[in-house]
Amino acid sequence: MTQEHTAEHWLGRSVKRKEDDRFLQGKGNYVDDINLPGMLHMSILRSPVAHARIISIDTSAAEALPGVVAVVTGELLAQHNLAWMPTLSGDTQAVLATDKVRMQGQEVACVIAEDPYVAHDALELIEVDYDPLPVVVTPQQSLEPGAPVIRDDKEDKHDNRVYHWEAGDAEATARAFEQADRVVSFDTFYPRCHPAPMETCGCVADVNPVTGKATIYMTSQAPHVHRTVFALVAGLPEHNIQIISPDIGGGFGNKVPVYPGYVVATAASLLIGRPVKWIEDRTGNLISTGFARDFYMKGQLALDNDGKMLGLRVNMLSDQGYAYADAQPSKLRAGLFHIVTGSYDIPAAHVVTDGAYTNKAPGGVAYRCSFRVTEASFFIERLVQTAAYELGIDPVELRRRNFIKPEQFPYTSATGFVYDSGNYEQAMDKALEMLGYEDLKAEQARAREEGKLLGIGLASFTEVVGAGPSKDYDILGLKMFDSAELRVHPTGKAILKIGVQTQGQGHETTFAQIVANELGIPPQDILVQHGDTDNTPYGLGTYASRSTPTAGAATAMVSRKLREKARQLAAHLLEVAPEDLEWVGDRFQVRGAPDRQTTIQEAAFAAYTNHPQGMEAGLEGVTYYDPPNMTYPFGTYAVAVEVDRGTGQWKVRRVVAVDDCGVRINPMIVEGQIMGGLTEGFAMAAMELITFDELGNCIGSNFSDYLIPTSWETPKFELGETVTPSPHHPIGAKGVGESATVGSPAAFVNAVVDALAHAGVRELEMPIGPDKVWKALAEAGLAE
Ligand code: MCN
Ligand code: CUM
Repeated sequence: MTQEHTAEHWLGRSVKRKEDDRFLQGKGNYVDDINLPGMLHMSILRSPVAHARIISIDTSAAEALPGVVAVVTGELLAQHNLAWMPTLSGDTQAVLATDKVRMQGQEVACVIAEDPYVAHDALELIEVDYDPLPVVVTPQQSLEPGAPVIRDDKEDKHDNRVYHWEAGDAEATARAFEQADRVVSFDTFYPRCHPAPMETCGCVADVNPVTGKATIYMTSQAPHVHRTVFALVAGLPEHNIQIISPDIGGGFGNKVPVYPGYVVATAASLLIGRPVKWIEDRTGNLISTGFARDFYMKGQLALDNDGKMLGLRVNMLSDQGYAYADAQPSKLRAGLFHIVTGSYDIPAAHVVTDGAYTNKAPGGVAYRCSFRVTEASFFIERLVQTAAYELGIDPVELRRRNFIKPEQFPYTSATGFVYDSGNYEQAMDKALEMLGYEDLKAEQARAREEGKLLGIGLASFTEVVGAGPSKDYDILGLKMFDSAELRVHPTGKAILKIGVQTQGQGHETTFAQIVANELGIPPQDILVQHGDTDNTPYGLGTYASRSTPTAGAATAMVSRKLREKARQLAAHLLEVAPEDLEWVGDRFQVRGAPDRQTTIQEAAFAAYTNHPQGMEAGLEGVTYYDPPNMTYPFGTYAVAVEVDRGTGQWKVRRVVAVDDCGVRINPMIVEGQIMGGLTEGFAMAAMELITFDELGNCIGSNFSDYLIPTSWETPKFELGETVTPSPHHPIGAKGVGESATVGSPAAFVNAVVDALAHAGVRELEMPIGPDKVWKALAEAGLAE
């Protein structure tokens, strides 16, 4: 008698995170944990002013301080052609200022010393004579005629415009607006915020004076890209640069760009011949590295009297800071803002986007977003709620009438994206059911009669993640694909090397699960390696929730390649034809004689000990995967809040989050991602703000000014799920790592606005502190 064999399932299983063994025991290995013999320490002098000509820099007193080894200035770097570096959008950014400083916090000089405290103390001894210039702090000021030209370092630049870009069909949109019964306008600002990862940026650069090899331990979300940038900037041969990104204490987009500190530390190590460590302090991180948002958006929605959406027009203006440093694909210069039609079947759309330089830190891509999807999603979800009020249709009903229907997929949006799959109504219905929407609406009506303010806000977001199809997506011309290399050892244990780089997302666990699912090797037998350019195949890094859609797909594909070789090996061992074998999850069985079988481990052993003549030994392979399309995760977030009429305080009562990211590899990790993202969405709605005074002083340069939520403020989250697999991903997964940060801010804001909407309130700008609510209450006659 033969027994039916069932292999263990590894997808959809909440395998505990392998990496947590070391994290929970305080045995993680962060950049600051790296200490090399003879290592020096670097500290950065930053500009106190936002815009000024540099008259002189006197470093003599600093150089004379015992323990100081060198002081590096822009002038010194200029001699090596290193004063400026390219950004990931093909612009330039100063490494150390030479002619001018263009933002507060800009890097002006670096001290290299035997001791980190000496390096820090020496900064105060550097004398810089600044001649102040007029400061530009908003993109509106920046584009005004006669505004000071910020990037006058570029010969051909005579204004502050970074780009002007249009997408969609202007004429078709104009026609839609002519035919519309109703036009609803909405105007909003998504303020600057900062990802503020737990670990700030830093590096240890070690250039070997004998071989010239540069080994750079670095907080990098994209080590291979950074190596290529280093090779191009410094003219170093690429095989002589090794970037190692060890454990990273959070990235959230902040560690995508190349920062001046990395470049100076590497140049200093090269010149001095000793390793140099640079670890950024918190203020340095908050005032100078990758900001997010700072986006002004206005637009109109054309509808008919039944609430059917006919056309969408959007104008957006982006504050890029003094350098254009997003990591934008060169074909989509407004980034993925083009997804602004969201989950709705809007036949015509036209998007006009402008970017402007200001005297502020560069940024843009960062903070758990895909290249401006966050802003687009926020805008359309806020606009839809406004339209619902103006038309007197329930926001749920208005969404329902306009969702792209399941049978419309693959769906081509008015701005040209092909959505792979979706079922928006199902996700919304699930969220409404979990929330108890109808009961809550009834309670809201009763509460209003009693003079209490209860608000219900929804967001039915759609994201576009997983860049990319290389035909459309690149960074600095590097086509976007990703990779996985898998080696199965003779004993059936394996090592997987991937081109992406975890910052806390749990790849060491989930990627092992993908291999386990394809080959039946249990995850604990698979070591996942990443973040070391000498030891992993080329990849574009982890951001934009691209790891699962790209390197995750590559991992499945390379596993399948190895499975085919294992089939040949099993056929040889069992003396049957390969076609006679059936794969049952972790072994091959002979069709019709299932007792005759070869496990994956036996096949692996044979690959080194008993492979047929003529077959190459070993069981290993590499796959570079270029996805045919992006993946389109989606969901509905529903928030209920209570607003206090006496103080303007608002309190979250419920947060229901229904996410659809297709097949979930590890539900526990996915839920962790969503809860983290919801916390950030709540934070943006309620408290996180980087702003500037008229002199360009950054307000939000420390954690008493820049508020991030603790577990005390963070509401409780109730999670739900629907499953709409991606049709083109090998295991049907879509990215999820940033969905909740993208989708939820609009739900929180919609809820607070909704509490006041019956009195005509339509907009409250983030972050919504009690002061803003109080003012709106007073103006609406609701204050108590
Ligand atoms: N996953 C899964 N099933 C799916 C989709 C994803 O099990 N259907 C798992 C993945 O295998 C992975 C995690 O969820 O372990 C996130 O996967 P994915 O959506 O592919 O996103 P990335 O791994 O590319 O992570 C990037 C994303 C981004 S852009 C930011 S920003 C962010 C985020 O992840 N930064 C983070 N989550 C973070 N989490 C932590 N702890 N730290 C950060 O810096
Ligand atoms: Cu834009 S934050 Mo994440 O994509 O690293």
